[in-house]
Amino acid sequence: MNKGFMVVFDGSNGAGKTTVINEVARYLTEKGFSVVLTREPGGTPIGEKIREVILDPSTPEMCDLTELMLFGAGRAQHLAEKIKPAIAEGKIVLSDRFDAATFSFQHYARGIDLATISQINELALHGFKPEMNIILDLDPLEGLKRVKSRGEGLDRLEDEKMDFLVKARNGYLLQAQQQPDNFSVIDAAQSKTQVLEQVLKIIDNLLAQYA
Ligand code: T5A
Repeated sequence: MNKGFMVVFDGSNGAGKTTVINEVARYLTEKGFSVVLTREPGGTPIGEKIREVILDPSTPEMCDLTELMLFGAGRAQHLAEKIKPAIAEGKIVLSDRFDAATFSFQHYARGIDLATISQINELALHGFKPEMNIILDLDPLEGLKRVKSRGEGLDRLEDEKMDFLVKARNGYLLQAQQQPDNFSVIDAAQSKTQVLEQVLKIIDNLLAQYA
């Protein structure tokens, strides 16, 4: 049996995570691997309900700590119900966002202190960490243009001021600098083909290491 592992796709809103993750899932499935595609917030029936509450643009009054704990609650469920069992079965878990997003958005952008963020993440994860975080790095202004071009409205977090989204972007870059073995940054302003090519190189390296 293959050894299971987890790769997270993260970065600015609208950077192309969903686009890339679907292509990576196809690539791995064609190679014969069992893939679990998932996302945060969400990923489980309970998590998807929490997602609706977190992203609802009609409740801008949500306080920072409520937001943080909802992300933490969803993550605890996600890990227990879906991620750990899949890895134990030798599957490759591909997640659209995970704990790095909490550091970027709730700490670097929202300003909640690092100790509180770490405490909530640790409660949810008990030391678990994905093998790789692939950060699709894009100017948030460009990302929002892409999101708007899909013709959908903005969610509660996308509706934050540009300064907030810039701080979140910088938060990812800082995490990548601090943990180079666990993060890879891709310039998401490139074409879809170029982005995918670079992501697949990282995936091939992970397969050589873990599969
Ligand atoms: N959040 C999340 C926290 O605050 N804390 C946390 O702990 C967690 C887990 C989640 C929100 O919650 C926050 C972060 C977020 O604000 P989300 O569903 O992840 O929301 O929201 P988005 O990041 O906004 O996700 P999107 O689905 O909107 O964007 P994607 O997946 O990054 O982008 P995608 O692939 O849908 O592409 C967007 C458009 O751009 C095109 C696509 O075709 C599509 O139309 N595109 C490109 N165009 C040109 N060049 C490329 N290279 C392109 N790649 C894609």
